[in-house]
Amino acid sequence: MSEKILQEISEQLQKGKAKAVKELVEKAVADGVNVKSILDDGLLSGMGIIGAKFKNNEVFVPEVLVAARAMNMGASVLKPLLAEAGVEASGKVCLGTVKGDLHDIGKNLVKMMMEGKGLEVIDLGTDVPPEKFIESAKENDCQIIAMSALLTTTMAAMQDVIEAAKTAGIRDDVKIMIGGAPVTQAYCEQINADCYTPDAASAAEAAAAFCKA
Ligand code: B1M
Repeated sequence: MSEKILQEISEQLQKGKAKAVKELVEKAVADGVNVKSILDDGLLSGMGIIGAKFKNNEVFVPEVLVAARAMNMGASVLKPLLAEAGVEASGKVCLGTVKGDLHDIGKNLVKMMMEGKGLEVIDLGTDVPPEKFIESAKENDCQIIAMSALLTTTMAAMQDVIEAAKTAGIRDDVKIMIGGAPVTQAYCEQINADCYTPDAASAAEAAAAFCKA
């Protein structure tokens, strides 16, 4: 029963039917389907299939964009449910996708999960230049700068943000967290970031731990 609706969510997402995806996600929630399963086996599964087709030139940018919109609509229904009752951390995070990079689905998931942990997230959006991360962290007194990158060509911008934090004299005051499909633990060590996590849920856990420390 739940497998059928998850399959439908995945299929409608691949077709870019945002309204149908939203309604199906609402129905799955009402039917008591596990929220993490809706995210992983419905929404992310559909996005994964689109990703593979994109790579093989079976679908192109417009199809991927409408699928991404459907993904964001579906995920927005889950947002309040991803909050873990009673697990409250207090802290502020500046979050964005690095300069030159327009991918925001992973970043939006990281935001949702962090907010679910009680953290305040200042969302700088996509294509964020290093100086904007720094200005915002200073202005808002953030404990964490969190960056997402999806392209091998843009992940180098993470190092630019670290250098800009050093130049601005705030490197010791903030933890720098990085993630995104091409990013690895080895890269984290190479650029002297503080933390790499492979997914949004573990990013939120690490951020909450930093803010409690
Ligand atoms: Co783009 N794209 N894209 N794309 N796109 C990829 C990333 C690609 C792998 C596709 C492919 O060829 N197989 C490829 C990158 C190749 C590379 O560099 N290695 C690629 C390319 C090449 C491009 C363009 C250059 C294509 C072109 O124009 N010729 C172009 C670049 C535009 C730009 O950014 N300047 C481009 C454009 C686009 C769209 C605009 C059409 C669209 C983005 C829409 C949007 O985001 N609103 C798009 C999409 C959707 C994808 C794929 C299909 C899906 C990405 C996604 O959202 N995944 C992607 C293929 C794929 O990944 N299979 C692809 C779902 C999302 C939940 O995963 O963001 O990885 P992800 O987040 C994960 C983890 O990585 C982690 O948490 C999430 C899971 O919980 N995570 C973090 C993410 N950020 C984190 C931060 C953290 C911790 C964890 O701490 C701070």
